Order: sequence, then C-alpha cells, then structure tokens
Amino acid sequence: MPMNHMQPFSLELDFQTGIIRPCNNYIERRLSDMPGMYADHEAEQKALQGGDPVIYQVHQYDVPNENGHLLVVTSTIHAGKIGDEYHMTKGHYHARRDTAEVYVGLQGQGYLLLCTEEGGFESMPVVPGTITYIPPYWAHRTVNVGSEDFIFFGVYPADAGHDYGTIESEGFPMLLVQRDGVPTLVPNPTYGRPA
Ligand code: PAN
Ligand code: ZN
Repeated sequence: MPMNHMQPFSLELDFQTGIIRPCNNYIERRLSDMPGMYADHEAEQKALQGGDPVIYQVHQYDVPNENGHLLVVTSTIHAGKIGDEYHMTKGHYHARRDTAEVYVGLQGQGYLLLCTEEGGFESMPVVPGTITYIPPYWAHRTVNVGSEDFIFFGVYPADAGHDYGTIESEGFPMLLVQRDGVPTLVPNPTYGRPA
C-alpha cells in the first residue's frame, strides 16, 4: 500500500444530538453570524438583544480537501423563529459548482430549500429517513419547521468548498414562514437585491 493512502476509520454518530465523535471541525452559528438574513430585521434586533441565540451547530469530520475524498457532517438546527421565519442555515452554493451533496434526515421536522443562479427554486420536506439529493449547481439551505431539534446527516466531496457570499447578497427566492400555524413558502421581497 502506498504510504500516502489514508487509513480507513469509523465515527460514532449520536442520532439524538447530531454529535459525531471524534469530531475535528465543530461550528456553532448564532444569529449574529448571519446578519440581515432573516426578513424581519426588527425581530432580529430583538433576538440579538435577548441573548443572540445559537441557531444551529455543525459537526464535521475533516479529511484532506482533495478530489476523491468525502466529508461527513451533521447539522442540528434548534427550533425557533425570528419573527415568523423559521430557524434556518445560512445556505450556500458549493465553491466548486459541479459538486453534489446527499442529506439524510435523522430527527425532527425540516425543509430543504434549493435554488439555482438562473432563478430555479425547489423545496422538499426532510424528516427522519428522508434521503435528499442536491445536484451540482443548486444552492441549499435547511429550515427547522418543528418544535424540537432538526438533525440531518450530509456527505459531499471534500474539495467542494463553500460560497456563502452569493446567498448573503441575493438571498433565496422564497422564505419559509409560519402562517396560520403552518409552514408556508412566500416570495422573498428582497430576492436578488443586497440586504
Ligand atoms: C452542510 C451545511 C450545514 C450548515 O454541511 O454546511 O448544514 O449550513 P451552512 O453551511 O449553509 O451554514 C452542507 O451543505 N455542506 O456542504
Ligand atoms: Zn453543501
């Protein structure tokens, strides 16, 4: 075996929390880490003053960011809303646009929102046991529409990278908000315009 071959390994995944052990890349995103991403800026300011809640946590196991390797990752989005918009991830395109990703729902009730640079949009529910395929060229964001943690597992090419800037400046075409108690997609009034 050539010396540069990596050794196989296994990790432990806690389905209740999304924690993987060992984990060499942990990210915690608070509301202050995603300024202006929620439509209701007044509600955002209030929540920031009220303690800047942790919106989601990501546990990833990093391997070399090289073609051929895969990254495994779990995301745990805590339940809640900013105004009437459900807690969500920042959302991103992969820096290498021609890379896909697979998500598997583990716990809670969520949605996957996807869009393309040509204005395409799709959404699909993600619950425990749902496998979603995110094809190349689709930006992706996940949303917790339930009352408990929404947890999902993901796997994607290690050289994909993340482009957050495009979504930061343009947003998603649709927002997922609570209307009459139910998750409802509504057009994003500021889509395509800097926040
Ligand atoms: C996921 C996401 C994770 C957090 O692992 O990175 O759910 O969302 P943001 O990266 O948009 O903050 C993934 O899609 N990785 O490529
Ligand atoms: Zn991704």
